[in-house]
Amino acid sequence: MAGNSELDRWIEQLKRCEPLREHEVKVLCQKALEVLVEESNVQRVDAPVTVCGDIHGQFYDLMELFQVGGDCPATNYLFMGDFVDRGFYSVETFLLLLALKVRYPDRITLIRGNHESRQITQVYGFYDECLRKYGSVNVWRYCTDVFDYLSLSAVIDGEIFCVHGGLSPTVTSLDQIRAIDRKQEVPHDGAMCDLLWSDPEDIEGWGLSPRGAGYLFGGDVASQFNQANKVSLIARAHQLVMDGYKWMFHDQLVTVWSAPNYCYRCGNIAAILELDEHLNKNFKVFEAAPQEARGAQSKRATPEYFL
Ligand SMILES: [Mn+2]
Repeated sequence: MAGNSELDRWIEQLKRCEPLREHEVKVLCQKALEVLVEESNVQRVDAPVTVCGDIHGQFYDLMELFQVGGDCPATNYLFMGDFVDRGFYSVETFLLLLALKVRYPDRITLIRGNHESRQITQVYGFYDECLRKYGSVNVWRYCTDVFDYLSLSAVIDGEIFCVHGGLSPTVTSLDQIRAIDRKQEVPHDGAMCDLLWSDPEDIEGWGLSPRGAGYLFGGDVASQFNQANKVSLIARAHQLVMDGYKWMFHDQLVTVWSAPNYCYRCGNIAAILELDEHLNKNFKVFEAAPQEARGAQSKRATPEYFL
């Protein structure tokens, strides 16, 4: 079983962007299941904490994030999903965050994004990356089994509701989220799907999502949800925003995006949201890690799934 010294060694190795061996991944994932199974679908998190959006396998930009925001566990973190797919280093990115979770379970919270799914990762890169780096899909299987145990949302100090995508027409209360049986592949519809897929939009009520999953929801919906659940803010990720963060609905919702120059070509900056012990908000923005910090990545051909 993984003790702290072994975990510390794995964390140091992963910080160098060196993946673990397959049998080590198996042990780490087993340990992660034991930690995650104890968490609620609406995980309680205490401030101070730094809230982060999509990472998408951009390992060197995650290192930049820790440079800007501070190392875990000195800084507490809440990552709002989409750790994998699109970038070159989904394996190293997810395993590092998972190793930190197992080592410091009360210092880092990981909630599930729509890419933490067997179906989506077979299309957008993580499956192929595991196969290429390990020569089998065992690591993909271990990781996707962990995805099923990731929490669906969090509430910081009872005040800030955090979720990857957004709201669901079938969810009016946090208790309805708590009642979901989350330990499954992301369904194609229903409350769990919507929490991971929905987007805010300047409409009234609900709209159909162009993504083909989840819904669009308006400011009136967000306002009702916040009042009913006595929260002041919805923090979510899931949508690229060029400035790294974007307020909507009279500051009742904020999108946080933490993958700078998304897909190594979008030209956006990234942000993290620092909350102090009084929930004062401070956004820190950052750009992509410099080329010289990226090892051999720049010399690689663009994978097909980018095109
Ligand atoms: Mn997403």
